[in-house]
Amino acid sequence: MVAGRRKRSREPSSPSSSSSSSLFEVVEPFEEVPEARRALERLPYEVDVTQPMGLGTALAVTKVKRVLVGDEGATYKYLGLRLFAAPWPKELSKLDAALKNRAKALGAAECEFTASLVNKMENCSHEQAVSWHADSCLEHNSTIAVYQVVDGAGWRLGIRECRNAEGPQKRGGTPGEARHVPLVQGASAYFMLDDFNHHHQHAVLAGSGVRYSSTHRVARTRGHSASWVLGYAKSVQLSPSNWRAVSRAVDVLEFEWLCQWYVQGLRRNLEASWCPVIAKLEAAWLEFENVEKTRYDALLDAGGGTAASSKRAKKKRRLVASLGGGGVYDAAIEDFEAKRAKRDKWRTRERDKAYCARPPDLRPVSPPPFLARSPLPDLEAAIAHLRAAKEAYLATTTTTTFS
Ligand SMILES: O=C(O)CCC(=O)C(=O)O
Ligand SMILES: [Fe+2]
Repeated sequence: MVAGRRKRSREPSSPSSSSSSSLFEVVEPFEEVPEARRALERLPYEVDVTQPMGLGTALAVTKVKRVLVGDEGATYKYLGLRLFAAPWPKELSKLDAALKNRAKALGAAECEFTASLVNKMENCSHEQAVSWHADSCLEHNSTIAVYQVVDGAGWRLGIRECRNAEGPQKRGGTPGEARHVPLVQGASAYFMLDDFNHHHQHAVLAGSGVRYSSTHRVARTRGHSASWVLGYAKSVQLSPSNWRAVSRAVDVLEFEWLCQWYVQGLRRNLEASWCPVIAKLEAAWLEFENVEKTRYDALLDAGGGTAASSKRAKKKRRLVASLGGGGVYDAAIEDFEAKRAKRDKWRTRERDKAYCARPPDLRPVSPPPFLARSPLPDLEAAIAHLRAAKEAYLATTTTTTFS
């Protein structure tokens, strides 16, 4: 095994820190898994269409091409886009193990990597192939290991201090002075250990030719893995008294998972390991929508309309009163307004011209097909009906006593 020269790097921009000097390590060359190089060349890279400033804002196409590989059920959300991991190719799985061992030898506390965002950079007309950032969506204090293959000249990695750029105390701090690490030709690796990523940003400055980087990370499980979301969906009780939790859950499933899946096109449906997960999420989403429909119907019935004095309306009014009276209408209206606004913003995102340059099977499926199964009526009309029903409900409750 070729050990590789290890460069212990001092951080010129972090004067106070004695520990951070050893939290960024370069190992060059890194040739423990020679087959990784060819494997990187064969991956199906594509640019990503991200939405860095949040739903309802401008889309951005990444300068680099990427693909996410990882453990079954791993996802990685960055710049408003959730990537769903394809299985590790065996060479990269071997590389992952080698990087993990090396990270451990360097003293990393948490380096059970779950995914790698693999980047391909070439023909970079911009100075920055990857702009300044700290990696998001990772387990706190976890190590990031990057294997890179450079076939060209002039590539550099930028590092600068930025206190709490990420991590538990995340806030937008002022970055320090940048330091540039020249990258050698061939295969090498660098490691951002422990909380280095919390307090530093990195960037890739483009050179000539091609550069590949496989960035191994410990992606956050809570909120971001298939097992988490399936467990979460299962844990939500389908009962009227639980309407708040149901509407939160339907929001998570629809906007954080299903829309994120369909926006990446039909090609995703070739991912054998994801299809059963998506099917289960769609089934759970439908159950939650049905509960929302039950709430909606109960609220309309309790508002009575022409049947205000019917037995059924009285029963529903008792139900609504037991759940909080007029406030339940407000909650339902608020939920539907939020759902409608997010659906509008997602449809706008899906139809953005940023997707025009993509291959047809990587353009958004819009609207996503599962929406056609929603039992809810048009939301704008539903909101108007709820408002009217609320008035009617309040009018009847002032003249009716419940027994
Ligand atoms: O290519 C690299 O070395 C880093 C890329 C990067 O920062 C990322 O994928 O988050
Ligand atoms: Fe990064």
